[in-house]
Amino acid sequence: MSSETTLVLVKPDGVQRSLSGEIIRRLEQTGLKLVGLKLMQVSTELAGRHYAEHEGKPFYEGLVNYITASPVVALALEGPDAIAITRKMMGVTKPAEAAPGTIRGDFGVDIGRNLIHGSANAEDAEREVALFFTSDELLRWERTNEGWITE
Ligand code: DAT
Ligand code: MG
Repeated sequence: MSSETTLVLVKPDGVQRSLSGEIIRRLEQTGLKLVGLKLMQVSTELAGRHYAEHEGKPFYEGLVNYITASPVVALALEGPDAIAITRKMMGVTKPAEAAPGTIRGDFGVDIGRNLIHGSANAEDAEREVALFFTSDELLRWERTNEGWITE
């Protein structure tokens, strides 16, 4: 499996509830490598581009209001299967159905306050990383213990 870079957002509820560190800790501990990280305010325009696939759905307006309501922490994570590993750590969209041990399963109760975004597939990941990070903000650094994390 070749390396991928995926976009993660700690959504406004995660930041408001002081769960940013806990969420980053869980993802970082998998062995995925942090290559981008920032606290940022999502504009309505950026929210519209990020969630374009959901435009017209009944929850769309609430979703845009939620993601723009207060700051998010944006992360770019790199590694083999970064997209699938992140989705596994997040749990499924609806917290009531998310397994214990996942971020949504452990910390959420409401689909409209599900704490975290992670890119769903390679095409989305490429588009979303570019939406949230400039190339200057993505650091391709050498990890000294890389050989103990990936073969
Ligand atoms: P995910 O965030 O797991 O990739 P998604 O891409 O289908 O899920 O939807 C994006 C977000 O929209 C999701 O995190 C929460 C919200 N959402 C999705 N389906 C919803 C629904 N049926 N009711 C309310 N909010 C919903
Ligand atoms: Mg999605």
